[in-house]
Amino acid sequence: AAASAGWFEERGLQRKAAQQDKLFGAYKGRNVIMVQGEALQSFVINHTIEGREITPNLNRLLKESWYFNRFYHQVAQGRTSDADFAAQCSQHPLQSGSVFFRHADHTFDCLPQTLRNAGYGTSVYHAYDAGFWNRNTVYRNMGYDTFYSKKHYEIDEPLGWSLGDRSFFRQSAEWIAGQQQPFYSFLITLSSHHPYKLPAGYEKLDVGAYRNTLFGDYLQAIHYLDSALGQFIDSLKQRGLWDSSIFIFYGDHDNSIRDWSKFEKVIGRKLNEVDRYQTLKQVPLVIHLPDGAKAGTVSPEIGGQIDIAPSILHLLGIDSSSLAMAGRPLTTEEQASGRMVVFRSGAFTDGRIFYLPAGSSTVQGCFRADSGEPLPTEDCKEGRKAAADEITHSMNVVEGNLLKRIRRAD
Ligand code: GP9
Repeated sequence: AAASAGWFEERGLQRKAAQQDKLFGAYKGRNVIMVQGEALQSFVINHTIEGREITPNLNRLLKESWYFNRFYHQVAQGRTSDADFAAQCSQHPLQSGSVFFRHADHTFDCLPQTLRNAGYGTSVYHAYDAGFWNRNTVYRNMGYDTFYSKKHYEIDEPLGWSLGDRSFFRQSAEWIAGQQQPFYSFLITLSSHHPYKLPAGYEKLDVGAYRNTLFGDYLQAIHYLDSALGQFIDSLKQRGLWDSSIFIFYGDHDNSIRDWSKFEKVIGRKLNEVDRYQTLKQVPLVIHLPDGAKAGTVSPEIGGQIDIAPSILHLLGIDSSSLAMAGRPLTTEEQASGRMVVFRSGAFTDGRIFYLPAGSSTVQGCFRADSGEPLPTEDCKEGRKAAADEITHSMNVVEGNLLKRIRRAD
C-alpha cells in the first residue's frame, strides 16, 4: 500500500510541476462539455470512401481545435464503461469484468466530484436504461448531480437500442443550456453501436463494395454520429455556449472488426502488425478551447484516456496534485518528457517503441512504433517494468480500495 501511495504522490508531483505551464488555469471557471463517441476509432478521420469524407463535421472541428492523433483507448472487457471510468477517474480498468459492476462502491478521485468541489454543477447524459453498466449507482458515487437516462428523453427518433444521437444531442442541449454556470456536462452517444446497421433512410454514405458488410455499416453509423455531432456543435454555438465552454470529444473503444484489408483501403496503405494494433487502439481526442486557441494544431504528444481528467483540470487551473490519478495532462504548452501510454495487458508505447506482450496481438515483443520492425527485448525492458508498475498501483486503488484504506487511517 505504501509503495502505491508513493507512486500516486509522485504522479501528483509531476502534475504539480506542470502547473508552471502557461496553459495551467488559462480557462479558469469555464464550462466543460465532454462527449464520448461510441466505437469511434481514429482511422476514419480525414479519410474518404468513394470520394466522400466519412466524418466531415469532425474534420471541420479539427480545423478549429487541438487534435491529439497519437491518442489511445485503454479499455478492457468493460468496454464503454471502462472508457468512461478511465476518462473520469484516471485509473486503469480491470482485466476481467467492469469496475462499474465489480467495484462501484470503492473510493476514486473522479472528475465530476472534483469539479463539484470546485463549484461546478455536474450532469451526465446517456439515453439508455439507467441501470445498464450499473451507471445509476456509479454516477451517484462519481459525483454527478444529475443523470439524464432514457426515461428523461422523448423517444422521438427511435434508432437501434434506443434514441438516435441527433435527438439525443438536441434534447440534451436544451438541459445543458438551462444549467447554472459553470457546469460540467458529460454525454455518451449510442447510435454507432455494434452491429452498426442503420435503417435504409439513414445510410447517407456510398460505401461502394462494402455495402451490407459489417465494415460498411460501421462507416455509415460513424457518418451518422458525425452528422449528429455537427448539429450539436451548431446548437451550442447558437446558444452562446461554444465560446464559454471547453469542448472535448473522444472515442471510447474499437469497433471489434478485424477485416484489415478494408481498413487498409480506407487508410490507403498496408498495415504491419504494429500498425494494426495501433489502428485498433487509436481513438480521436479533440479539444476545442473557448478562445479558439490551438486551432488546427495536431499535438505530437502520445496519450491515453487516463490523461483526460488531468488535462481538463490543468486547463481549468484546478490543483490535482493530491488526487490519486494515474494520468498526466496532455494539454500543456511544453511537451512533457518520459510520457508512456500503458494498456491493461501490459502493452505500452512511449511513442518510439511499442511493447506487445503475449496474447495482446498476433505478434509479441518489442518493436519500433513507426516501422513495426522488431527490436531487441532489452530495449523494452525498462518500459515493461514501468508499465507493470502503473497497472499494479492502479489496481491497488481499483481492486484494493487503497484510497479508502489510507484516508481512513489519516
Ligand atoms: C449502452 C452503451 C454500450 O448503454 O454504453 O456499451 P458497450 O456495449 O459499447 O460497452
